[in-house]
Amino acid sequence: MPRLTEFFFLTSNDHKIEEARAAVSQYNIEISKFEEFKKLEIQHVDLEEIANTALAQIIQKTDKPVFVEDSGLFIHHLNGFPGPYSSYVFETLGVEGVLKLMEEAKTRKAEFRSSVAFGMNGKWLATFSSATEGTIQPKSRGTNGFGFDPIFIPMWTSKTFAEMELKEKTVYSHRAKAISKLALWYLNESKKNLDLKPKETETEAI
Ligand code: ITT
Repeated sequence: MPRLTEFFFLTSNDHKIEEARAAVSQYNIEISKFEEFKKLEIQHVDLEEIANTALAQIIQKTDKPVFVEDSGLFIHHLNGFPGPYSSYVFETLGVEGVLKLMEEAKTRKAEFRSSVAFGMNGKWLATFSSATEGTIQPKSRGTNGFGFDPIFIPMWTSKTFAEMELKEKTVYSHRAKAISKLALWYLNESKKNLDLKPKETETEAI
């Protein structure tokens, strides 16, 4: 039985850690919160650019297999706002402020997007992105999760993310999809390329 591979996730958001763990639980990959450094968060319209820039800074300081994730809610009626500014908008306008901006909306379509950048042994290795389409509800529903979860219903369901248990959110989540892409890519690549075996951790090739 191969030992677990350990990935370090640099984030200040513990909900993201829980979601990442749920997303990779079937792949024999363990997610640890990377506490050693602070994440650099640049302002940019492109989530991949934000994630890649944060990763570039961190891989200079560690050889561990590390990743960062940047995400946002893109609302059609608001031309993609708050998008890459979601964290700031959540802290300032909040969920109710965003619902106010939606009062006259002809379309309630929106999508969550996620970009994950991964590196190891001082090198950038890969970036993956995913999106989950859905709609913005007129009222908040549910208490689970974080951020805009109470107002977002992913396509093909009738529950908001905040009404779902973690396992159910993981089926639909933009973040779970992007992190699963990373896990599958890693498992495939690490069979071919022994350099992908972490130097600092006691893991075996899978
Ligand atoms: P780190 O940067 O430290 O990882 P963060 O919460 O600040 O944590 P982001 O910069 O990626 O993360 O900000 C994304 C924001 O978008 C987040 O604060 C939420 O308001 C919103 N968001 C992203 N994914 C979400 C999700 O799955 N559910 C609810 N809101 C989400």
